[in-house]
Amino acid sequence: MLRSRSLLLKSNLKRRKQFRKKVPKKQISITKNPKFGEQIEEDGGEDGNFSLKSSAPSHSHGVQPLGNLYFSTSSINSRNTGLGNLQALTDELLLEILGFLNGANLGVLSTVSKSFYVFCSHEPLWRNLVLENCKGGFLYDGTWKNTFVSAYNSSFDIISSGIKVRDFYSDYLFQSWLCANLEMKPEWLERDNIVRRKGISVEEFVSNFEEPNKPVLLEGCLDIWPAMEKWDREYLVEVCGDVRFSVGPVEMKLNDYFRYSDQVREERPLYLFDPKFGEKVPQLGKDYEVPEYFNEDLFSVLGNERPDYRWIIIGPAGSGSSFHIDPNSTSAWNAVIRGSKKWVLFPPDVVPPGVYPSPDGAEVACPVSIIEWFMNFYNDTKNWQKRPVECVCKAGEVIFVPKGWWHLVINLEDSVAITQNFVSRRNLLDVLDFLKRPNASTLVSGTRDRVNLHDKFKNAIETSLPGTLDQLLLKAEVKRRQEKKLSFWETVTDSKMGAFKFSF
Ligand SMILES: O=C(O)CCC(=O)C(=O)O
Repeated sequence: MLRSRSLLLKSNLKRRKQFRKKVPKKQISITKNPKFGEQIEEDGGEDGNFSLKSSAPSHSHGVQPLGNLYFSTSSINSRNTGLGNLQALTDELLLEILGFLNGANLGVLSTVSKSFYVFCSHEPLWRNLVLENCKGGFLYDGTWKNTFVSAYNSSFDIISSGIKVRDFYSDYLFQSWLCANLEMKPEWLERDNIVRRKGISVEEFVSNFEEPNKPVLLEGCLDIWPAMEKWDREYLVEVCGDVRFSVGPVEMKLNDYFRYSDQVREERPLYLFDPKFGEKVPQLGKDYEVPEYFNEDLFSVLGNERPDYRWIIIGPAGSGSSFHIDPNSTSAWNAVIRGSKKWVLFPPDVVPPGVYPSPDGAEVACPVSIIEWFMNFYNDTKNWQKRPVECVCKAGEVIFVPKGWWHLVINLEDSVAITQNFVSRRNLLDVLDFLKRPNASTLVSGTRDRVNLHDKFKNAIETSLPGTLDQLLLKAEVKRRQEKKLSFWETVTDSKMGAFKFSF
């Protein structure tokens, strides 16, 4: 798994750079619709209208996209007039500079002009301040700015509705608000082309899905999980309300996380993603069991030195995991216990649109948020020859994510899930290969000893399962020959070598 640190997904495998695609220069207006709440209308946009969540406020400071400036009668952008010489800076750079200020200075600067007020109220600045200063010990109070102020200056009275500023045009700030308040469009959820299976045997699963490395959605295999009955909000609060779980870069009590996730409306909600939940709350580990398809778990030969492999995942609608490939060439399963998740998966040889991995695979550049990817890139996939595999995975369903597949996930409602990454005989050679890459110290994840993991794992496999590696190497070589349809000459020369050229 790869994620930015702030989202804390399964690994630090890939550092993430984020970018915003420019909002097209066309007029966008926000109108009230009594049935659907507010709607964003794009002038001539091919995507039609976007609907805002019914709970969405109008932009807290009246910020409009830059394209609207070309339709305004005054042609004044108060963004610029209120910034003085700093108007030459891009919004991103300005926000980056403001990110160096502490809360008090940010508050003072916001009184300089309306423009500074808008920039200094940018919620992600206050979110960073809260997370840096309070770690996980904050009580979310409607907005990040309020949360910071109530933590440090509870005597301050904040005008929480925000001041509206006329004629302020900024794509960056508008997009940030838009992405926090957009409803998923029905057409983003329509395509459901994953293969679904119920009650198949383990052999069928291996030969039809795991061996050929294809995703599948498995129905009915969680029916016996106590978690399916038990894991409602009340139960979780009762058994672990005061336990601290990993949430982005901090550890938060579950009770405090729920207080946050119940109120939050932001572009990239904090996600609870904890690899130690079984140790922290043994009862949670007892409430589920690994579906039989995934029983082979070769990393277990490493005992306590195995990399992180299982996570509890809790998040509100809109939270999720942006595009990544799972760590260490492992495959994974993800079981939804409450809520539902939209999945988009691309095979290993297809990099999703809008996603730019670095050549060594250590970094990924991708849109700032999942919703931004849907707004700006989802449509591109319609014309692709290799269209993604997609589905909505509902409570009681499990998705198998084969090694190397890119995937993006967004929660459509408040969700609780368990996911595990695993090594079986089907991906053992790939995992060993991955762990041996020259840049293993940056690529390998979920463990402290990244550089030596390869040797430790290989030795442990040879001790626990003697002969397994040789068998797999032989099988892989036979398959390689069949696939390449090696010429007679190649066969002869290879056979003269008398051995395979693999080395791990
Ligand atoms: O957000 C989720 O449930 C998906 C997590 C995920 O992509 C993963 O565990 O690899």
